[in-house]
Amino acid sequence: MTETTFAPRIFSGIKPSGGLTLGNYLGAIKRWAGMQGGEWDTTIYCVVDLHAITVWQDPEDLRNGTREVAAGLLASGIDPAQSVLFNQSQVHEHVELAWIFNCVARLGWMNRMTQFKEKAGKNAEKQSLGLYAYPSLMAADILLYHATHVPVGEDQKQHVELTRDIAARFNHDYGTDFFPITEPVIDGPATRVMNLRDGTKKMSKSGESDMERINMTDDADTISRKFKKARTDPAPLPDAFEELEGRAEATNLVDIYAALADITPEEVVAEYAGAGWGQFKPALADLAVEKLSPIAGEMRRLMDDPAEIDRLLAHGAEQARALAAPVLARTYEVVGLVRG
Ligand code: AQP
Repeated sequence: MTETTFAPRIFSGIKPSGGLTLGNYLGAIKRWAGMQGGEWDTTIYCVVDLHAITVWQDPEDLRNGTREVAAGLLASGIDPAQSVLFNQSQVHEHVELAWIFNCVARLGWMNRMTQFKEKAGKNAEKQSLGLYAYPSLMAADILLYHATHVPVGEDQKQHVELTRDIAARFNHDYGTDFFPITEPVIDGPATRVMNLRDGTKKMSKSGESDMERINMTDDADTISRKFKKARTDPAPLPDAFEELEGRAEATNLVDIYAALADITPEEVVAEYAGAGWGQFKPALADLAVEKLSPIAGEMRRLMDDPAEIDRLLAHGAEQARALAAPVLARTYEVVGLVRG
């Protein structure tokens, strides 16, 4: 068997399960925008609406949320002329490939997924089957495009590893090398932006309190207030980055500053060595407002014309289907499903 070579290709997705957060922006979207037009054959970015409904979504909120996330991606620099941008449910091949992968993935693998355990908590019995099977749909999202690299935040690393396991198992069982073994790309200072009220939890769209996250649409006053109220310890910033060890909340604010300013956390600490929070927090808030306000403004402008967003998503879906259809057809053939 000759070894298949795969063109370097990016796929990544984001759930429209609430407003975008600074975690989504720094951990994913900002990096996605920076990958366009580089060494990659294609960059494919998807609003994964079918993942969102693994937990209850009000239909009207889901429609608006899908458009808002698309607007957030466009406003952050995802360019439909350079990238394929669409919403998942418009490309039915995702769900079809997910079913094949449901028959490849093992229960034991799914049982190890920490995100399900965290989200389900003590109520696993009451969760949807979709929430449990979500990583198999995510593997389909990625492998449907033969994506070789997936830029994600740290929280998605385990799901990309599962995608690798599914690809390897499929290839092994069917004696093929049809699917690539995809690499996660997790880099930069903000791969896990933490909750502003509890430095042990990640910042999430669906977290309980609005004060624990920065939303991409927050105004300047709200951003300043949230950073001012962010939990920290009483010590000032140290002289060296290593001395932040064990100070989760302090490290988080330094990492956020670094990611927003495009510098390293070490450089932030060097600049603010000895500074107290009364000095650092307003500087961080000013930087966040400077970087996020233009994006929020552009999001508002785009949201005024939802029909145009829908048109862009439909056009992206058409491009996505052109890539996806032959991969699904070949998969069916490999599996032995008869097509007329
Ligand atoms: N706190 C975070 N820090 C860094 N990256 C993050 N991402 C999410 N939160 C952080 C990255 O954003 C991308 C899209 O994530 P998603 O919306 O598909 O799912 P999620 O990881 O479950 O995000 P949320 O905000 O926590 O959503 P909810 O609350 O609805 O579950 C991914 O690349 C993710 O790593």
